[in-house]
Amino acid sequence: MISIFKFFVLVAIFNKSLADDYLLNKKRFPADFMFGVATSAYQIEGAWNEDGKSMSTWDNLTQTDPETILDGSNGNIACDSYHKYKEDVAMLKELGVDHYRFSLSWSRILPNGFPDQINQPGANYYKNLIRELRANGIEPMVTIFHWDLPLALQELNGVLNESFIDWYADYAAVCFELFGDDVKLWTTFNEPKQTCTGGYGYAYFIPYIHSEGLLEYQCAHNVLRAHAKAYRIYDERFRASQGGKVSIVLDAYSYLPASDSAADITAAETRMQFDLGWYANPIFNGDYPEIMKSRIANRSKGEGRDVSRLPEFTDEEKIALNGSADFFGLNVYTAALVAAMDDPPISNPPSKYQDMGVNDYQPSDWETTSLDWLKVAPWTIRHLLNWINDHYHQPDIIVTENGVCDNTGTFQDTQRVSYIQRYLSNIRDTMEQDGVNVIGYIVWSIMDNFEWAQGYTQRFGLHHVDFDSPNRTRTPKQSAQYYKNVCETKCLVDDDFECID
Ligand code: PNW
Repeated sequence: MISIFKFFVLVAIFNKSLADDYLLNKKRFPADFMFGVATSAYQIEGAWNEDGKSMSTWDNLTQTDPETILDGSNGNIACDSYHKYKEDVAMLKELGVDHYRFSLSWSRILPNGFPDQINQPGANYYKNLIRELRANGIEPMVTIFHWDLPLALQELNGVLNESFIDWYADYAAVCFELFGDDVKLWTTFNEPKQTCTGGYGYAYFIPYIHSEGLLEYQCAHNVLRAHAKAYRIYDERFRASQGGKVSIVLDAYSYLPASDSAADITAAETRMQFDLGWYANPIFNGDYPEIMKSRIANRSKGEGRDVSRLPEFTDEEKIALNGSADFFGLNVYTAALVAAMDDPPISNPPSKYQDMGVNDYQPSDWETTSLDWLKVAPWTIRHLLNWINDHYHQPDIIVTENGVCDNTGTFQDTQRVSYIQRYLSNIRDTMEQDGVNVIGYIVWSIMDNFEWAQGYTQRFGLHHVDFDSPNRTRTPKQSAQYYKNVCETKCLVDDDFECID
């Protein structure tokens, strides 16, 4: 239930969107606040078949079905970071970030998917990268899995196979073993919701299986248990000697009630629980959200099923899951409003949309970008951060991705500068005024890269990459200059004002 106080905070945030006079926060970030940038293996590395790397699902998709990618492109070369990692680190150093978030390619380290055969040259690539980062005073933050599954494992039914839990845990243990002496920040999965709802729900993503409200729940169930298993392996075998932190990266929209009616406020809460709570509640509170359990159980029954479409955790699994994160990793780009609606009639086939029974939308007057879903709504992040703070025991939060795209490749990327500035300002407000423990902020991305189904048509980089040149020349955009100032001063400096300590 939402308190009266929360309600007024909400209304205040809601109204701010209508006001144009929002003032940037001038207060300096704490000295130990982390500023970083992010990438992922398939999106930047290239060298898809070099030095013993095997095929991943993304290599396979882009090479066998290029028409699934908007410009028919692939990540065979991408930013060529496999060969240019020293240049990348020099670029990070010049930018002045203290953290670099990147991912490991499973098929580069374990070509057949399993730990019986470690590909030493592949492992060495990451060892060299990590060494180079540390030599330059930059902390690595490593994502163990960012969507590029070894094809051999997908052929065994991938994430849906119960054995995925063991495959993943074995792979994670290899990563801790190989790199853990020099990596103190780990995340197990990047955005499992994209893997599960994209891959097995709406089918906009590998492996394009359409099974809303059914296989997407089973996918999440396996991912969550694999995460917990890896986390507990770290506890048992590595934490004492390596002393790092392990979490997961969850992506979320800020879902705000469309009006101040009690029905819309409840609807927004339901939407949040089915979106972020689906993954975060098991990890921070030990089980799926009550509203998911009850709604899906009821509707499953109505569909004539003996058991709920939402799987259940065993008591042992709940214990392993509960508290399996040392911080909250949050990817956030945008938001939506949520309105109550009549409960959809029971129907077969089912869907998560019907299971939620609420209606969400992005108002037409919100600032647009070159991607449809990515509407710019910086004030909404305050609501989301408070929601996480309230539901998950005031965790330390790292915004592990935030950023914006364009399809022009412009160097005068004023929208990106303004986007980063306004999101950071609202984050600073939330820290200062609501006491939420945000401890870091990471921009997606250091440079333009392979944007999945969009190919190279959407650019998220602080640096421009010339994909027509064999050198993949990187050139800073205006946003790189801006973010460099932020990293240097820990303040949202602008021509117009000075920082406040
Ligand atoms: C993230 N959404 O994906 C990924 O972690 C990155 O690999 C990707 O390049 C980046 O965001 C930009 O797209 C998302 O629909 C994909 O809300 C889709 C959504 C959010 C994040």
